[in-house]
Amino acid sequence: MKLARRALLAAALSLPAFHALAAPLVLGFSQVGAESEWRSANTASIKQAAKEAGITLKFADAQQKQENQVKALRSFIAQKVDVIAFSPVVESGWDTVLKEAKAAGIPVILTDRAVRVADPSLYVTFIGSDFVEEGRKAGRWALERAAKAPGGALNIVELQGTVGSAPALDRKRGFEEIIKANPKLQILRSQSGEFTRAKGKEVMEAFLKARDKKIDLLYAHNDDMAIGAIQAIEEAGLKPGQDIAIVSIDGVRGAFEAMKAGKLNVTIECNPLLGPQLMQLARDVVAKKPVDKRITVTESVFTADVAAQELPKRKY
Ligand code: GYE
Repeated sequence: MKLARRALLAAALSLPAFHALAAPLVLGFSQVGAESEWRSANTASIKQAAKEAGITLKFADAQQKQENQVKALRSFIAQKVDVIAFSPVVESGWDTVLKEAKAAGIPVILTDRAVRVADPSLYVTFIGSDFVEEGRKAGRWALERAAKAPGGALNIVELQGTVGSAPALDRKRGFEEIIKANPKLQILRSQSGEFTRAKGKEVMEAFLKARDKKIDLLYAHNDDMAIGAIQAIEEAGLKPGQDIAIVSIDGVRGAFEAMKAGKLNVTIECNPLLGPQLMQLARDVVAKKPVDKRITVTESVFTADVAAQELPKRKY
């Protein structure tokens, strides 16, 4: 009897759930900031998923500054968290701090944005969207639009995301790769709007003031900048979505509302709801289970004609 009870107790102690209960896994997460609707949805998803998974989340907001992210990562290392995850604001400049994490034996997961490091073993895995493909999707839509335009030509202005960030670099590259098939599509101007509404509006105002050539199409690297630009276009007495066609990326609620109102033509989906997958990865990585080096998210393209029908189904 005594023996049986002891055996039972030993079995219970070895159950992973028991250990999880005894010492919850600690995840240090360094977020880019709160620059866009996408980012807010991403943060909410991560916080919610951590709660549901019983993972202790140490969350730091870097306010779009790499130095703040480096500080946060160093503080996670000092606190000896079980695993670190972060969404790197820019691609380069991470080698040193990632080497520190590796030396401390703390695994690192990249979420949403990629890094450029000499040694890829400095992170375990990267989960996020294929930004080049998103840029290509926007480019394909622009080609189709040009085919219907008088003379087949389109003068394009581009609002880029944060300078040096993976989504800005890749979305530019993917778009250019596709539109170069037709020389009648020309990018007149291209500048960073830092992924925010305010900056998107400001830069679009400057584009409109230049007025050397008629602008036919705006390509914005995210919906927030497109929404800011819509305001600038209206203030200039033009009709967004008609006088100037607009294609942007993310697929946030605000974009669907703008499409419903006829002010935005198309949004390319980029899914921010990475929380549940991240928590599973955190567990697997800490348990030293093998995980894929690159995990992509599947996404669609939504045009204005389906906006009213899709809007109620949107989760962000
Ligand atoms: O598209 C933008 C945000 O990295 C995918 O960052 C993310 C981008 C997203 O600010 O809205």
